[in-house]
Amino acid sequence: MMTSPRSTADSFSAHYGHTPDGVWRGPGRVNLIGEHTDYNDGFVFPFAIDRSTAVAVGSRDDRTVRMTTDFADAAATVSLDDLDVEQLADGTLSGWSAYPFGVIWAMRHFGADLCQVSGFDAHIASDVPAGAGLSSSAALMCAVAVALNDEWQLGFDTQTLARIGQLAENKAVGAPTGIMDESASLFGQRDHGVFLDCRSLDSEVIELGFEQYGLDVLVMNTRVDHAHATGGYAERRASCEKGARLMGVKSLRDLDVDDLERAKRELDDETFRRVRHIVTENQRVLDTVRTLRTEGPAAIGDLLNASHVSMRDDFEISVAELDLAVETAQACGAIGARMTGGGFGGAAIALVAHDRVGETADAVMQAFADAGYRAPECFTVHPDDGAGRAL
Ligand code: GAF
Repeated sequence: MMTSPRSTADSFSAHYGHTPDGVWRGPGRVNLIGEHTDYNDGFVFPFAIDRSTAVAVGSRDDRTVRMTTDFADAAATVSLDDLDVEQLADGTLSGWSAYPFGVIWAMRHFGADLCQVSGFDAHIASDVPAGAGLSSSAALMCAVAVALNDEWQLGFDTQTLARIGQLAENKAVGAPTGIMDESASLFGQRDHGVFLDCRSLDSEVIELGFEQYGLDVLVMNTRVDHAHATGGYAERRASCEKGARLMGVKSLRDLDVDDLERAKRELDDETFRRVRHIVTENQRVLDTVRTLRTEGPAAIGDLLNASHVSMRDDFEISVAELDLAVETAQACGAIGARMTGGGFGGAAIALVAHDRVGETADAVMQAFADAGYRAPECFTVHPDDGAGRAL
């Protein structure tokens, strides 16, 4: 069910017995192309989607922050005094509330004076599926970040809000992620992608033209769980850092395809393949943006497909379910398809002509049933506006 600002405000009133000061929303994101390039100082090209997290906020006259949600039974409570610290004590934050409370702590790190603000009650509702690779975490953090930026009149610009979200995720949640997801959620625009240079943090919104060309983005959520605070994501990041160190560069952004011959000579096979993914993926992002501008979205399919192969074979972050979703969509005539997000589960996307979406989704469902996999969840998303006030 879609989350509406009005129903979030109504839920706030039901929980707290008064009306909220306002409702803000933060969208999830799909990454069109540019995977694991963000923490390598590279290029990404995601877009915000028309599924979001809404947060209704009402101020209190003490130092307590209390949050209720549609998705967790218990309310989460913290005192602003516990967040007004240089380093968070172990165990101060845990579970879903580490994301929004982490944002408050990170705002302090970026100069917000938490002594000057009062506590608040909040109610959170979301239609971004958790664990689907659509960054429900960025949706939540960005909704809270824009809400508090307004409510507390902090004056942070959008780029700083993205950095606040990333810091919260890195230090309060403990996931060593890059800055892509928050940037997509904050800078998105309807039918546009966010082309971001993760080194300079310069961003440009670029028209995707999906509406004009009658294209839909089909999300195929494999429902295979993934988590970025543990396991493979951090390992890949460490491999990239090792590759950069051994190649004598600050980050893999400093290599291009001409350096791959030397990389092959100097690196062990696994590190070489990790490096090759990042180097070629950066190039694919640049090529996608150029192709969109010159030929339109129907011409970017080969780049999306090549990105998936690189993640499957070189970066090794795909799983059999993601491969099956991608291959089935391609066989149904999708313009292009690839897994999206951090990998090891989550979702794949296919760029599909509007009138072929139903058929493609049915084929993916059938292929999963034939393979004996858990039924996936297939739905379309549309590039939409970034986080902001909704009511
Ligand atoms: C996750 C992370 F949060 C992003 O920063 C990015 O690294 C992505 O995986 C992979 O491209 O979504």
